[in-house]
Amino acid sequence: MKYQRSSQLFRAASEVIPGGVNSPVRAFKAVGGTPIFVNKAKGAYLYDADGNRLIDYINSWGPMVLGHAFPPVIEAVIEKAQLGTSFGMPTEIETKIAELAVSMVPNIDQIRFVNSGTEACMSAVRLARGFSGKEKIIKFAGCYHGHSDSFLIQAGSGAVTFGSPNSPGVTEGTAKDTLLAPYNNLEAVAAIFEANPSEIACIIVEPVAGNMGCVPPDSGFLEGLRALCDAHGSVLVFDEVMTGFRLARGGVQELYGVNADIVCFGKVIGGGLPVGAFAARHEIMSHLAPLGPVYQAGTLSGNPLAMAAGYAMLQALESDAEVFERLAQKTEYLHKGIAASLTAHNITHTINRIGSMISIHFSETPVVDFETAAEGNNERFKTFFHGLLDAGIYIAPSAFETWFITDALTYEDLDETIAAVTKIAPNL
Ligand code: KE4
Repeated sequence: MKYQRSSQLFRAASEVIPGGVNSPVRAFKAVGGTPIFVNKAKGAYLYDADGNRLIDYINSWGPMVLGHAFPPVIEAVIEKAQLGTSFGMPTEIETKIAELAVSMVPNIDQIRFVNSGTEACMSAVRLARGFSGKEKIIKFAGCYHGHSDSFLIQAGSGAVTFGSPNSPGVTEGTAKDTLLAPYNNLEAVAAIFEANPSEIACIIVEPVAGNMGCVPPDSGFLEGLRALCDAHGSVLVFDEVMTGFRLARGGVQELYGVNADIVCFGKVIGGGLPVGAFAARHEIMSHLAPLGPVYQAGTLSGNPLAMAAGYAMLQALESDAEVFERLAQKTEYLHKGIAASLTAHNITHTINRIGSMISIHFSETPVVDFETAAEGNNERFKTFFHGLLDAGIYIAPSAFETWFITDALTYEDLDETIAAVTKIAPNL
């Protein structure tokens, strides 16, 4: 694959945008090389600035669960845009998507829309603190809830690849209120509660983690978090920015049958436009301004274009009873094909998969938390990434990410991907 045009565009971007990107993980720092600039995308394919067609396994980091330029979303946005783009006043479309989201997800009565997953998680933690009257939070090493100060403590995703567990700019005063536990380690969480009696406002967790690779919860882990929150009067926050409307109609709460108190959304709920959201039962949401004292606001929150895109996306998911099963089957097919290729070439690896989330780790130990995720052979991952890219397959430019499968992928695309893995395996 040739990348002259992307290289030119990256040089120009780097003059006026820090690192040439508006989000660090796009910079290819973990894998080396020049970021690929995209011209357009349709279905399962990206078309880059050099005219290369790439099969896309990132899909804008999750939103494009039904494929790029999904016609109902495009039509909805075009129609809405002709009526004006933002009013800073309530519109009916906000109610429609809120009613639909509330009907799809268990244990929520109301939802507040914001503009990113970060904003959703940041606001959810403030609401949990306001509701509980407590200040400390528990998060898990390797989980990423956006770039709000409270979360940049051993965060996952791009923060990991920059080797700065605690980002400069996060004050000690903030960091002291964020307590860390290893993912899938209930004993460590219980010990934190014992050491901080009556001080824990909430646990915030990716109920299926996707920012240290894809790491599902061990059996009993989520149930254990639920029990600890109940025992200590703390709020359980499920960060479903990645998993919401992707792993099941009702997300991980439905998939695992564990009830969260506050649920955060992003990505899919916006259909590719900037939308985040957080939701809970009345008892909690009644604390949120303008009903209650917990303040949260946003000029473009509930933006009609973004709401129209998200509403069209949720309607499409709601009306297709088989979509989540199709996504899981395609992901399983890909898993089996890649595993067979790597095994045939004696490449030590482990693959984590749940629903339409999957990650490949060049490690012999099972990946169950950040520590085991970090044991992966990153040099081998870099070769794997670039080998696939040269074959026209685009996966996450970091081992600390999950792949996001889209329903637009055909089994021919999956076979092409497996064949590419087979071709590069001898070089790993
Ligand atoms: P945003 O603020 O990027 O919309 O959402 C933050 C966020 C919150 N919670 C979870 C579970 C997330 O995965 C994310 C964002 N995910 C990353 C990918 N690992 C976004 C990609 C990026 O940072 O550019």
